[in-house]
Amino acid sequence: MLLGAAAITAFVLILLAIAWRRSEGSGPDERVWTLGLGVGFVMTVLVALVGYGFWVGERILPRTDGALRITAEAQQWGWVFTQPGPDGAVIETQDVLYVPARTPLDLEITSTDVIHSFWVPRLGGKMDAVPGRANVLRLFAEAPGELEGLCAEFCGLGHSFMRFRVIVYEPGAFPDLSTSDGDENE
Ligand SMILES: [Cu+2]
Repeated sequence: MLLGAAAITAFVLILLAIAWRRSEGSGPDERVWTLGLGVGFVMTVLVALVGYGFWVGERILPRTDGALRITAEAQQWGWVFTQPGPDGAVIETQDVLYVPARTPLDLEITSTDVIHSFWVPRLGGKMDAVPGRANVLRLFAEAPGELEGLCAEFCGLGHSFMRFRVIVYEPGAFPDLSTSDGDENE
């Protein structure tokens, strides 16, 4: 965004300089400028942005392809995740989400009290956690590692501490729960 904004600012400054320097009656045809920059340039940028937006938006839509389902339940002020554990059996963890790498999964996000928002910037967009409702977010983690997540909707005094960890593991190699579990490292 910074690079894009810098490019547009530089472009506008160049246009301003041209406008200042040009003498009366000379310079390029105004109709070409109006159509080219006023319509052509703007439409090109908008179409590219909308196309990109559709592409990104489509990727986070859940599909009925039998993907792994994990539940994320928000409360003031933490997250409870219900997901497959080391031996495939379902486990519940507090503020730690285990995600197999290169495996599409649908996260069912809900809340027990007020509206929160699930956000892992490195994984994708935000999704609101609304009481009495399950919002589904499609996630796909490329490579094993540890990512940071947070609540992205102001939800009370503890909001800024409402963080969680996402541990992406190699499928079939579930991390050791005794070393990576828990939220005691505040
Ligand atoms: Cu919250």
